[in-house]
Amino acid sequence: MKKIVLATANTHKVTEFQRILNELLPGLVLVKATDFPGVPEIEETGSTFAENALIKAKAINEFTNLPALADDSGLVVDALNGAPGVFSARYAGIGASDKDNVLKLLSEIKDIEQSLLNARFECAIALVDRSQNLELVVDGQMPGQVIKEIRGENGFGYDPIFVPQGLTKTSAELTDVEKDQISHRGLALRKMSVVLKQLIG
Ligand code: ITT
Repeated sequence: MKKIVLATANTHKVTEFQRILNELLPGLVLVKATDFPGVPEIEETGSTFAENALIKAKAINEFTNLPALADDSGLVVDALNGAPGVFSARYAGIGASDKDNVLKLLSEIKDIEQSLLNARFECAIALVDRSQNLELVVDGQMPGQVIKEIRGENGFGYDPIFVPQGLTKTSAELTDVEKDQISHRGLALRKMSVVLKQLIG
């Protein structure tokens, strides 16, 4: 059976990928790009989630010669003209922690009325396998609102200040199963699983 490499250095994403794909495709063998010695650091020079996901998947497919899956994702806040968007991981500066980024976002929204704080998580997932001439990107979104207080211990990133549409809990107060059912990553991975199934045979 073919192995697939996860082209991400974000351990939270790895956990979510493993959780979701183990359920959908139990036989799939997932390896982490970070387990390959000398794996290159990849500069995300794209201006969209899809472009960045492809850049990462191509680089890791080239380096490992394994089919590569990459995720580029982030939080898009309407009232901030789409920020932090593709800069979500580095919103408070290069090397910023999740906490730094959350605090920066809280400071940016502090004077904006709650009713205007519509936002969404977006995720683009790219699959690249040069040996099969395969380059594919799918996406997923989770709409909701950002709030002005930090709530919940689960998840990562901006989860403690994001309330998915129709819910009162933040996505950091949801269980793993609850988050995966509605998350941008869960939706995108369910689309991608159809192609992965064919790829692994
Ligand atoms: P890789 O590029 O190595 O995959 P990264 O963390 O740099 O890791 P991104 O550039 O795609 O990845 O940035 C994603 C950021 O968006 C992430 O660090 C979080 O701040 C935020 N984010 C994405 N998905 C999220 C989720 O499910 N819950 C909370 N925050 C999320």
